[in-house]
Amino acid sequence: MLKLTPEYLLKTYDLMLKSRFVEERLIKMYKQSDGYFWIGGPGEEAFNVPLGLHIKKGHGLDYDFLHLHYRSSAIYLPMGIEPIDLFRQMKNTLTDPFSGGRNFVNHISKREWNIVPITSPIETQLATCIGTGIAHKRHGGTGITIVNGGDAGTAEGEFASCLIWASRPKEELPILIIVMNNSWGISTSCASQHSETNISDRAKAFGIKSLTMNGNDVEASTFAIREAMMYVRTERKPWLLEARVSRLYGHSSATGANYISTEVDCLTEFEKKLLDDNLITQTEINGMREKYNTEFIELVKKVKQEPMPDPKSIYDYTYSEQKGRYW
Ligand SMILES: Cc1ncc(C[n+]2csc(CCOP(=O)(O)OP(=O)(O)O)c2C)c(N)n1
Repeated sequence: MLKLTPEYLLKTYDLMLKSRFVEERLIKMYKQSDGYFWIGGPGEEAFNVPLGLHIKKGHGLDYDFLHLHYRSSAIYLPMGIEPIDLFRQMKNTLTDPFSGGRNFVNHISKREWNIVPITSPIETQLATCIGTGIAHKRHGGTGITIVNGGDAGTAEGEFASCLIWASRPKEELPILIIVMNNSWGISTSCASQHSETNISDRAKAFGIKSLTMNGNDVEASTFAIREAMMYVRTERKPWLLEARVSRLYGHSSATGANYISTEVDCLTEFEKKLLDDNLITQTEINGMREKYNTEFIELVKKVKQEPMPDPKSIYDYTYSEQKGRYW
């Protein structure tokens, strides 16, 4: 029996479905040669949608700052990022608002909502988040810094730097540090690299509060996010949250981007619970699936008519305001 309100649960389901259909459309675009590379977050929706719904969205230090990795679509789609803009980045059109058609898909940024540019080098966000963590600490209020990354990424030095900076005595930072543990770093298994039971256990050495939980479960995710966020917002100290999730389509297009049926699928698991509790019918589910499928096919058709960037602009913005070749 589900415990949260039907309104919240159905809204979460709708956004999980929407996020999944965006990612599956992006994979289809890649496979139909409407893009060069796919990486994204199918399998992380049960954790990421609740997270996206709990963000204090806005510009400046009264609001949350987000330092995300490339599997975070189910965080920013619920915040209001438009699916068509992800299709644009996939197709590398000039109209892509995040990079003018120059970056990989799911590498977004949005200054108005404090979403810092997503990078391909893993874990660099664990270093840059220290900066907004310090700024949030000095500013006060309830805005916090939120950073996420993968399990393999925690082997990088930036992860250790983040734990140290976030927990300096009397200088603790209001940072919610999230590890999305999908058990893999491309083709290297987490089990072959980590002798600690939970990655979150590493927080204990720094006196940082921590929790490892089932990120494939909407309610477990919601309760964990609410508790951790409340603590970081009010105590102005860090929390390390490790969510165990699935990697449903492999690492990226580099590993084929095919559905892996042996992984737990959080969307179908949640559907079963909603059906059992009579909160939704199979006919309604089918209707929602059909709606998103049709809608996204139409959006991709539109994107395919849009202009591509001028080859002359290839070097623009390699550095900040730079236009043209740098050397
Ligand atoms: C600094 C750096 N080293 C290596 C890579 C190549 N690389 C890309 S993704 C990845 C695995 C990341 O695994 P994990 O942190 O668990 O995140 P996941 O992709 O599984 O979500 C690696 C090694 C990279 N992008 N950046």
